[in-house]
Amino acid sequence: MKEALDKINNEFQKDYESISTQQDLEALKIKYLGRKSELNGLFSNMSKLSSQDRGLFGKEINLLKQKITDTINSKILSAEKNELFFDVTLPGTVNTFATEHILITVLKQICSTFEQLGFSVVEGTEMEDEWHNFSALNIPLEHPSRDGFDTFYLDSGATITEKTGQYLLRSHTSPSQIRMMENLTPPIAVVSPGRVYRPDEVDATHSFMFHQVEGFVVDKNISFANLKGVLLKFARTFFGPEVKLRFRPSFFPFTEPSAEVDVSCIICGGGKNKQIKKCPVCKDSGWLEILGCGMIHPNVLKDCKIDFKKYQGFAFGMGVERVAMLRYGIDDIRLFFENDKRFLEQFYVE
Ligand code: 2NM
Repeated sequence: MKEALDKINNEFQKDYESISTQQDLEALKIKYLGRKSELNGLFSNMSKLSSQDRGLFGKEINLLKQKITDTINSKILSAEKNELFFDVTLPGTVNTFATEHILITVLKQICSTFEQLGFSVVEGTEMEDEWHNFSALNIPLEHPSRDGFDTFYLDSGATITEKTGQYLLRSHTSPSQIRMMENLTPPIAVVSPGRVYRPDEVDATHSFMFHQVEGFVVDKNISFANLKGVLLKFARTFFGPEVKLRFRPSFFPFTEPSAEVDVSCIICGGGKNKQIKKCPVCKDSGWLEILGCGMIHPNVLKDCKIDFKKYQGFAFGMGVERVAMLRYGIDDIRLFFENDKRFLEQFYVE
């Protein structure tokens, strides 16, 4: 019996020396401590012994069993501590709580792309006044966007001063940029991200609150060519190096000339990807409208006390929801605000 114990002990020492993986350690544990182990087998042989020997020998078996258990456990502990058995091929775990909303991720990506181009990021306030939201942007008093169907006015409609008009929830982020133009001397290059509010009827493409990133540059000798260069650089960094831009003439009160800008379809490559027969995103037109832009109207510069004979500027604006919908093929804006975990978790990243 004594020899049997010595033999098991020696064999264990040898096996223990040669383990190198977690699987080896598991196998060792089963071999020496499992139900069918040699050590357990010895217990059943004890019936042949005298009751005195049985007591003595039982103790010996338990001592060896304890020693093997301790050795294996300390190996497991030190292996975990030193990450000896860390299996790099196992799938990672995904954080599924307190995760950034997909819209905020896209908004930050847009801003950091412009930061790479030398822009500063300035967030304004959501509560504004008529001067900063309309008047300083060359939007006339009789313009329809000023009425109560298109703007959320705050309080009882009391005017603050003759110049500032009433308080409201900003309908675009441009008022933050007006404040930058009022307070800084050129050269200025700023993008303003944030929430904006419009009392639209809610449907698949409209929400009464959405996110914008608008930007502008004011300096000497700024031309439409600078605007095209900056937007092309943005589009190729943000959407991919292959994309093309198309400028279509448009109208905004705050820019002249103005344009709407299309990007070649980021899903079908503007028809280049022959595997996509009917493109659901661009409807086979090959183009997606992504932003509006133009040269800042001299009246805007004048209202911000910038010498419009000396300085010029360009400006642009885009909707974050729209950019995210195009990029991920999302067909209903309401999905962003319902906070259904099944929608949100599709954008979680490891
Ligand atoms: C757009 C289109 C064209 C714009 C203008 C300005 C400001 F404040 F600098 F004058 N910021 N953003 C602008 C110009 C926005 O969005 C469709």
